[in-house]
Amino acid sequence: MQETNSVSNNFEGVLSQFDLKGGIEAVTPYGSGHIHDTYYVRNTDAACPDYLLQRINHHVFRNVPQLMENIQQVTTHLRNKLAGMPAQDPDREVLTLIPTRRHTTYYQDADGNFWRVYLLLQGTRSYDLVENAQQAYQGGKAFGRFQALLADMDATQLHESIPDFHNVEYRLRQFEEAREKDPAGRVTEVQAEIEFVEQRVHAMATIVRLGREGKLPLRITHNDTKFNNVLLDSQDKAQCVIDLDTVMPGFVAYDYGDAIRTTAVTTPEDEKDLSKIDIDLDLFRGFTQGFLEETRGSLTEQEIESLSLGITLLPFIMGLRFLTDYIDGDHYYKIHFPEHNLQRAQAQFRLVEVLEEKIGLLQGTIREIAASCAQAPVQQPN
Ligand code: ADP
Ligand code: GN1
Ligand code: MG
Repeated sequence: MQETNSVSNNFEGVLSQFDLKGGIEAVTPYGSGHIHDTYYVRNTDAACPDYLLQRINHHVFRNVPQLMENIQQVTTHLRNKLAGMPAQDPDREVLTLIPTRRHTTYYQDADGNFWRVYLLLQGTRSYDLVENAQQAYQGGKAFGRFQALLADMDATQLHESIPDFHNVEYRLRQFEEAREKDPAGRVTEVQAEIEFVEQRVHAMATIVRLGREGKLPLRITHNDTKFNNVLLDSQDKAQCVIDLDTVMPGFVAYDYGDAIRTTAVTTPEDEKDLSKIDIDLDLFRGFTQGFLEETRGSLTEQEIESLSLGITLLPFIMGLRFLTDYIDGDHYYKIHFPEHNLQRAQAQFRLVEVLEEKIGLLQGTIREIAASCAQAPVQQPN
């Protein structure tokens, strides 16, 4: 077995715990997620599938058994829904967990690491950067449909894998704590960013307030709707929503806003040249069209109105979390150079500014697309 990895993991030992078919040809680091360690497992036998191995970040997900129970519940629900629809293929469109030989969904090794294996969805691709409006539209269809398929799932079945994940008040408290402790001595260096946050504390709390007042329903949301969490097929059609670790109750504006942040913007999340950061209106329209085609029928008028709040809130929250991690000494996200979290925060805050300037136009576009989707018959996913 060929190993191209940076960590000294005993892949053979770990993989032998799982009920895999064929043999292991190579294990190679894969993807660009900020949280888990992901590996492509290539099969020696062309007739057998390749697999995706993940070492779960248990510092981020503190209760792995509950996390895996969630994924099991969500994938089972999606599978059952798709099985009842014509021309759907649950094995291609839903993640498949490969059980261990002891029939569990994960394996914990002697060092305390947690591992899981998914069936690798062959012929698919995820994109860190969106390339055209058709891809953006497909991203909207994928996350919109995901939301619609989970609308009738019993939310009490799900554990909160990371409590208060998108609760901005909680994120602000974490930020204040990091500032007070200043463990890496970086606070004096980020005064401009701190001021940026302070100016928006009130405005960014609107969704939490509307939720508390009962004006926005809690739904089951994905909560990590980055464009690279959708797999597209070889024709660039959306095939499968992945990264289900944060599926839990949330507001629909969270999923919409988090997706816009990466699907309607052509620069990377950590763009260094802030002058390049802008929203692309064709991509914005594409994503919004796809998302609303799938969800319009089930969203309330207030939820439609709340979508634009998500557009500025989500990059704000991401910038705040990157900044907090930077102040904290970089313990949460994987970083590729010392100032990486700061650069990410600055890019996200610049994006917030750009979006604030254009929010009237974006809100108008959402309303116009929502109205056209309300008139058109609800489209069946294809
Ligand atoms: P992270 O939480 O670290 O982002 P993901 O679960 O999103 O981890 O996986 C990282 C990357 O691996 C994805 O962006 C995607 O490119 C790829 N990937 C994940 N699951 C699959 C799968 N079942 N089939 C093919 N590729 C996958
Ligand atoms: C993390 O795992 P990944 O890379 O898809 C993070 C998201 C952030 C994202 C920013 C569990 O997502 O919340 O939006 O980085 N996931 C977790 O790129 O914190
Ligand atoms: Mg991911």
